[in-house]
Amino acid sequence: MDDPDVVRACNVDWTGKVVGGAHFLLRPSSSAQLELILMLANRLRTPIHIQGGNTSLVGGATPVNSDFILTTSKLKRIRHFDSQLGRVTCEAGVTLGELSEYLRGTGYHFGVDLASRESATVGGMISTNAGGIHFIRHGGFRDQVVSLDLVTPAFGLISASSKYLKDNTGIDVGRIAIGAEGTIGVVTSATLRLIPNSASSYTVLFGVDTFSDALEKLRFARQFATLSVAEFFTYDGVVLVEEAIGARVPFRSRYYLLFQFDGGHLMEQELSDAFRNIEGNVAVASDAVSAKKLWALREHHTLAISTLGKVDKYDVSFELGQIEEFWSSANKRLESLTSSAKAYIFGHLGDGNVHLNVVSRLSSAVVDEAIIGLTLEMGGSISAEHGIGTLKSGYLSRAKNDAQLQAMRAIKATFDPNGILNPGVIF
Ligand code: 2HG
Ligand code: ZN
Repeated sequence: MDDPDVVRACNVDWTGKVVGGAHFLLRPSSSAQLELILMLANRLRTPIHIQGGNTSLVGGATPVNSDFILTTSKLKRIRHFDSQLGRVTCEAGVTLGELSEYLRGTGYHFGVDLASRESATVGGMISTNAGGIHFIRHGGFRDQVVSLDLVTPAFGLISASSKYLKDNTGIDVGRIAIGAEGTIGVVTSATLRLIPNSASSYTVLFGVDTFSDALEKLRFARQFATLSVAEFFTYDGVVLVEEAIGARVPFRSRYYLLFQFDGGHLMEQELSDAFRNIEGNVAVASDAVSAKKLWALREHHTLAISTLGKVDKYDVSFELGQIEEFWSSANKRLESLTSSAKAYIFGHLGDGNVHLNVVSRLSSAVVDEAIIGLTLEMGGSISAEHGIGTLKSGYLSRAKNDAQLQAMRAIKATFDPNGILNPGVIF
């Protein structure tokens, strides 16, 4: 299948920044077809780039060194739903939105949620160990996967899909693919654990003027076991969102914290009692519609910032006490380079994971060195949840020690000895 328009769209990443040069798009509609393609590609030593929903923000889905893209877009079956154990088995091309739709009315939902839910696929999110907004409560994709099927160049199909929730029979080989960004095999299907729905949800937005107040609010919210979202953004960012989607933030503050609590019927009373005495800027969503409005203020940051031009994105993890220093040092480094750069910070404060988006006319290499360099100097992680992709691969050797790099390369060589999968990604 090589319709030029479709192939062109698959060659460009979401930001428009990374452009690949593949001429052919392969769309297997079964795991057996996918196995055959990989076997042939391995025999012919032909590089192939694997693509799910093409939502990578680090160039992970873009075929920079391959003439072939293999998309999982036709692997759409939801094979099994187990209402007793609370798990679902589905193929790699099912999107998060489709999965949520399928689960509607079953009494369960999926533990990971993120803004690109309508495009991001199960296979892609497993391969990148996607995090999202509920990480603070349910963890990332690694924590949701019960078992998975993986097709590898060296061993063909490694079927690790166990019928059982508990199965300790030797090394769980399939799980090595979680977070491996498609470099050792293609995830074709997975069994995922599900979360029972809560009787009620409580969403609250706080505005504070100092970072230490923000951390204080987080500490306060964290004492409730029902906390399931602890997000963060700033006034500068939310102004852009207001313009982009015509929303209104209820009050003006320097920093905003968005919390969601999911729990039983008594939870709302407990929370409203606890929050009643808190002074300052606070907005409580009394129903699903107003909660959605508060959510939109956080969720549309990526979109709103993308309207400003070239954006360099950094997805970093720190200890909570370091984030303010990172934010001010990042601004100082940018100011020393140019007076026209503007940085925005937002993200998953509860996980110590913030997204720094830099809008500037500087080359990406210069901004990378300033911000990734700072992150490494401060001992932070250069990828909290987006992966390494092609955009951060040049920095991996500074983020990992020799033993870690050697072990990663040995795993890659074992599963993909001819290096045909996703060349340029991670390694
Ligand atoms: C989010 O948390 C995503 O909204 C995207 O991880 C972050 O655009 C970004 O930098
Ligand atoms: Zn994020």
